Amino acid sequence: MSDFFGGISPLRHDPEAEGLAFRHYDPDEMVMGKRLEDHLRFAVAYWHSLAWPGGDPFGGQTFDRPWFRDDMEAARLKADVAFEMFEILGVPYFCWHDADIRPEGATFAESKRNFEEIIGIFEEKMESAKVRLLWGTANLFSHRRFMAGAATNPDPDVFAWSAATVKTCLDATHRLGGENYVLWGGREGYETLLNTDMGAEMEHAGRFLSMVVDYKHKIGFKGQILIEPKPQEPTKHQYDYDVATVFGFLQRFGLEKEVKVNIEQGHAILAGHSFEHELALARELGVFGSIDMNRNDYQSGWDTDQFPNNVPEVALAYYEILKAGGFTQGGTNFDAKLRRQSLDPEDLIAAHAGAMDICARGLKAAAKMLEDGTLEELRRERYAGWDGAEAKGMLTSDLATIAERVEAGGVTPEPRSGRQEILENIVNRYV
Ligand code: XUL
Ligand code: CO
Repeated sequence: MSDFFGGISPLRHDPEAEGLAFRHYDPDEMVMGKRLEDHLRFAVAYWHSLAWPGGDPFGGQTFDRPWFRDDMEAARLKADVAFEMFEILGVPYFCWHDADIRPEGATFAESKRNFEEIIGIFEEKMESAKVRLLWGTANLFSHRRFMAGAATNPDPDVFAWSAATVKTCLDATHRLGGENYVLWGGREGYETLLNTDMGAEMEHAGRFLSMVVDYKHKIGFKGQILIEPKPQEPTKHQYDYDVATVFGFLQRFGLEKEVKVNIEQGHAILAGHSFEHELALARELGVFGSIDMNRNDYQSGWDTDQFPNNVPEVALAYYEILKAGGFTQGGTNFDAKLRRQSLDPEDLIAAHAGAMDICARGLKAAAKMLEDGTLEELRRERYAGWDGAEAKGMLTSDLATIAERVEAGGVTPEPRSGRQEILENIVNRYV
């Protein structure tokens, strides 16, 4: 025991509790025939909760954690605290980057040894802990070797280093029984066209991803491979801008049946979309995989990665997820960090507990909206004209035949209300 959390006991569901507890999240509550825990599949993100020092562009570390040192002893302590945190929260999953869990070594081989030692510690802890691995990923964006990209780097040695790193991380994810493997292309993009061969970079990114998919099959990894779209930051122009862009990229390389998307709330906002738009589009394209749950500040215009606290927004997101059939191997990963003044260990627990409650409220509201059926019925009504044989027939017809029918006077378009306010009022009954 590290005692970092000073004896905070595992959180319970207690709507009347004064202190730390879940007021809305009861893992065993049945919603649409499934336990809430199995719907939401919460995960803690190692990087924000355990490795992030509290910096911003104007100042460095604000958090004072006993494991903030670059050695293996500190990495072991961090792992102990991580598992204590998972137990307090009762979360079923966690996620990591290689760089979150181990100190960088002087060589690739040393970094790998450090990493695999910690993976061994996780494996041992997971024998008795409830927590499972939602996904692993490689940090191919923090170290200066990746400043011009990983798979898209002009230097083939960086491509090679990145390939070896992903292999190591995919092996470790497989070893821990991870349910997904994520690739976020942090620096896969460009700052200026003056020094960039966009064609070559995209080709290399496509080959890289194909190799990841081939390797997954070679080792028998049954998890989903997920791309996480983001429009910019840190790179100005990003090749995986949003769900639509990623889908086009996957199709181009014949990977649209192999790779799905991990959609993040804040990234959707940065792309000028809503979270629910990205989720609905992924569902319609058949590539919905998992979510990174957080929120951005609507004034600041950058990726603030705050914990979610807006029930109506979260409800609309889970509405789309439930319509997709819910998570299969994916889950709700809190890719969210404390504000830099939230120094106390208790803040870390409270942030997650509050976010889990917000998600529980959102999911329960979404389930009620679906079960009630009014929204879906009104949407169906709006398209009911397409139920007729003549309308359906148009889709297999041709322009000239359709024009004949219109010219003969058999078609009379009649504008109808889209009823947006009425629909919004219906949503408001549930949230
Ligand atoms: C960055 C981001 C990453 C990915 C994993 O904005 O979301 O943490 O989720 O690399
Ligand atoms: Co993310």
